[in-house]
Amino acid sequence: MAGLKLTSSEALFERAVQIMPGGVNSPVRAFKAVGGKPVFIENAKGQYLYDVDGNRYTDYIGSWGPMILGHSDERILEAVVKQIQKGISYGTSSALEVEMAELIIEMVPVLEMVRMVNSGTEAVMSAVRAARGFTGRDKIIKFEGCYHGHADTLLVKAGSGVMTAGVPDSIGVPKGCAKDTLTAEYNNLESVKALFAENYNKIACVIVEPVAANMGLVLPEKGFLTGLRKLCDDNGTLLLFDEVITGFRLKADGASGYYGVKPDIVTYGKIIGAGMPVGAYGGRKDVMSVVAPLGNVYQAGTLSGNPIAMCAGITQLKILKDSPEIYTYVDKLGKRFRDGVQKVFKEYKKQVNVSGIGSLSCIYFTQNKVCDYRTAKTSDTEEFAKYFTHMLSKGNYFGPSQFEAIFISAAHTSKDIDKTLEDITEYIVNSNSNKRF
Ligand code: HOZ
Repeated sequence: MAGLKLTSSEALFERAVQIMPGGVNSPVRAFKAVGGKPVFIENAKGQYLYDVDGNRYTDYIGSWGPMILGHSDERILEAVVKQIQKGISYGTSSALEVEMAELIIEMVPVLEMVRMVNSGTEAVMSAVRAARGFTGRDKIIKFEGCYHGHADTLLVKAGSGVMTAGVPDSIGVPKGCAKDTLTAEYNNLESVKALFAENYNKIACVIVEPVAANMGLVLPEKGFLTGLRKLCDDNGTLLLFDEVITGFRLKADGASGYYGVKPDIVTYGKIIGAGMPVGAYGGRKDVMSVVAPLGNVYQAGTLSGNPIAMCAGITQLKILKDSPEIYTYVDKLGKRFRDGVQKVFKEYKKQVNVSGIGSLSCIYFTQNKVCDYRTAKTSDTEEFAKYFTHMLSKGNYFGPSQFEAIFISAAHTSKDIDKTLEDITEYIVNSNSNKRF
């Protein structure tokens, strides 16, 4: 409107949309699903994000998971600053890579060999190639609503931003790339069995988020993961756990440790680099031995094992390994949040479905039990948008989509959670009185 001064975030967004698709470098950041304009972050410390207009937000995304210790942890900053003096990128081997591999393998017993890459997308893309190379089979099974990054093969009925945008599949993915990707229903072993029966001896791997954290947050029902393990064993198929979200977050040994199910390959993302652009895939030695130069599955990268990223990651992982009380603490806060949300919505007779495990949560605006993609989609996304807008205005930064998870870090306090619960209460009171947001 003429005469109205733009905030610094608004001014930045006006510039950004001219020269970046949608004004962002990752779709969900554009706030398309929730309306309004994105805020631009200037810095982050502990549990808080600070925007360019000087507003402070309690951060419930934690860079989509990796900031489990909170932002700008002094121990990580100090290690990184020291390492930077020694060079930013070598493009050749360093001791840090060996230290990182040894550390991950020590922390996650199902891993025997690992390869570092630069993102979760790259990790999954490479792991699927290794699974295909190892088995000599082309087809893979994924689950509707699970998100495994944006590689062509995996952008089929994907969760996260794809689900937020309401497009089942991305255009630009050649049919040939997606034809070997079969989709089953999460928490439905029968749907997996049917695909195995129709594709006898053709399935290289079943890839699954052991806790589906990209269609909100859907927990595996009892027997689902063990059932997948058995089906894979019966069919000579590899089981691939995508632990980009759950790795080192549910527990130091991730979902495989939490549920006691042993996958053949595991993929990780940014948490391995304490938020730096890092990913990794690893697993059984015989499977990983197909990766070049040991085997003939080609995969490479100049930035893989980057010394700064390794140094940040090693520092964070060591803290997590040596301080199991961190998990007890964040899990307790996660429970406090979920119990509080349930209590206030119940008190004001508003039906929501709150899901969660440890420090991960999701509030679905639906009366239905959410167990898969179809039921997650029953959530009222318009109501979510109103809720999101109110919460942001009160200084709470949640993912700007119904289909992203809520993350709590070790820097959060019960006071933060209680303040957020007060803001939720205010949202409910206002929405009950039909107040416009
Ligand atoms: N959709 C991504 C998380 N599941 C968000 C990536 C980002 O915008 O940083």
